[in-house]
This record gives sequence, C-alpha cells and structure tokens, in this order.
Amino acid sequence: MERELSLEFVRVTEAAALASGRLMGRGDKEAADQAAVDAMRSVFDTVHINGTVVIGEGEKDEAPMLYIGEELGISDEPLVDVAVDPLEGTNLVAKGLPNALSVVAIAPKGCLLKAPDVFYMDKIAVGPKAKGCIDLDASVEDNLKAVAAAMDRDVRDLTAIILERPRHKELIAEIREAGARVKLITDGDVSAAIATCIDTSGVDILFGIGGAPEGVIAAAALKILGGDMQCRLIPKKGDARNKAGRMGEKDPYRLLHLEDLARGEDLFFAATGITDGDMLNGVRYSGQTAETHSLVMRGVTRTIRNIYATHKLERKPHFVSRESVCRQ
Ligand code: VTB
Repeated sequence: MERELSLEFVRVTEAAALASGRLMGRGDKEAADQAAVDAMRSVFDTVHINGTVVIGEGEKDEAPMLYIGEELGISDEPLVDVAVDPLEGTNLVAKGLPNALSVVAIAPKGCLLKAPDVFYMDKIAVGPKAKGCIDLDASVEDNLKAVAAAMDRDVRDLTAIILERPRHKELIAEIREAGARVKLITDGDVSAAIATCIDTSGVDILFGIGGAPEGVIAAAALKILGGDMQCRLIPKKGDARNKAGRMGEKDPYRLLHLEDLARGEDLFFAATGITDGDMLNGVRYSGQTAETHSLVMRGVTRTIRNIYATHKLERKPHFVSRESVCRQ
C-alpha cells in the first residue's frame, strides 16, 4: 500500500470524530454511533482503495454498522481488508467519559483475522519492553511476574487495565492477589491495549474479554508499535464449534498471536480522539472551526504520526452530521 494513503485514512477517522463528537454527553449512544458511521462511510467513498469491510461493528451492539462485506473506496487497487470501529466507546461518548475514539485498520486483502460469527475475545497485551513474555494460557501471576522481570520492576509497580464487567470478577481478584495495581475501565479496550505501548500512559498490561473486532484493530496497532498481544475467540453461548468452524480456520479457538490477528508489516492504523484520552485529545469545537487530534501509523516503516488538524466546518459538509450542521 502506498504511504500516501496514511492521510486518506486519517481523513476518515477525523470525519467520524467530528460528526460524533458533537453528540458527546447527550446520553444517546446510537445517535453518536450513527453520526460516526455516516461520516466515515461518506469519506471512505473518496479514498483510493478497493476495500472490503472484514471487521465492523453492529451486530453485537445492534448498532448502525459499516457491515461486513461492504465495499469501500474508489479505486481498483490496492485490494485491502478494512477493519472499522467508527466509534469505539459509544457509552463513553454518550456520557462524555474519556478515551472514545474513531479508528480504522487496513491491511492487504486476507491479512486481518476474520471472525464474523464471534463477538468476544479473551485478550492479553503488553508494550514493547515485555514483548515475548506473555502467555494467555499461563496464570495471571506468572504473566505479571514475567512482565515485571522484563520491565525491570516489581509486580506491585505494574498497572493492569481491564474492563469492569461481572465476567472479570475472578480475573480482577487474581490481579489484585498477585499485587499489581488495577485500572478498571467501563469501555474502550482498543485504547487500553494501545496504552500498554505508550510509556506515559501508566498502563503496563491489558487483561480480559472484550469485543473481537476491537481485538483485531488493537492488534494492528500493537504490531506497528512493537507491543505484543495474544487472544482467543470465545464461542457464543450455545454455539457449537462447527459454526465457527465455517470460518475456515482449523481450530477457531486456538491461541492467536499478533501475526494471526494482523499478518505482515503492510498495515495502516489511524485513530482520531472523540473525547479526551490517554493518547489523543478529544474534538474541540469553536464556532465554524473544530480541532482534532489523530494518530496514524504505518507498519512498513513503523512511522507514528500525531496529526493536529483545524477544520473549517462549513467547507466540509460531509464531515459533520446533518444535526451538527443545523446546530452550528
Ligand atoms: C469492549 C470495549 C468496547 O465492548 O470491546 C467491549 O472496547 C466488550 O463488550 O468499547 P461488552 O461491552 O459487551 O462487555 C465495548 O464496550 C463496546 O463495543
């Protein structure tokens, strides 16, 4: 993929962030998601790719989705897999809480894991210093000890981040028992996984079960950032193995490494902050202008760009939802 695509992908996440950020704190996660989806879709219609959505949201959250199989882009090539999360953290935007972002990951066709029938994944993720030290099948304590040793710290110096869910009751107890500090989050495990790779975030390791699409998107970012991640798809309740078996994998519930989630180096990852977060500022509106903060990363060179943009809203009609325009 040509490096110039970086900027095109940032435009896509900027558009979604600009549209949905307007709806911060309204308590309406569906409207915020819809605004992000509409804006993202309309800007993808200008991007020079021949893309297919292989990872979208929607079914799990009954959200307005960029659906799996949807074709994106205006060129015959490159043929690419597109993973989208127009609004990662719908609840966060609805409540005005930190770390909501709009995100895409793009790879050559066939390089992103497809798991259309599976909603959840068990995940463990760390930053570059602890690469190679994690094992999803090992105990929490062993993982924390290995990561602490790799980072030349004590376990009690580590901070583990995990979604606050009833399903994590035991896992959280095990982390506490092992002596690490714990950061519980309500949503947004893409940004949580990425935080393990950012020295200033104060987050060292991600544990727990989150969305499968979010897992693949985070994996693309961690690959470029030099972090590490292992996952395992979780079968749906009452779902027989043979359903997931139709995904074409030998054992869909095998341990997945970074390379299984996002293959190769030719990857792009772009994200724009919607609400303020650990790595990205949220959207700032000021009359007819708005400011966004984005991150775009390219796997081939591992270049990480922070992009601060000022947008003249009246010149970008498709960047903002109809409702947002009316209210300006
Ligand atoms: C996580 C989180 C998302 O879903 O993947 C989570 O990163 C997992 O699902 O922001 P549950 O909410 O059902 O536990 C989100 O919260 C929303 O997609």
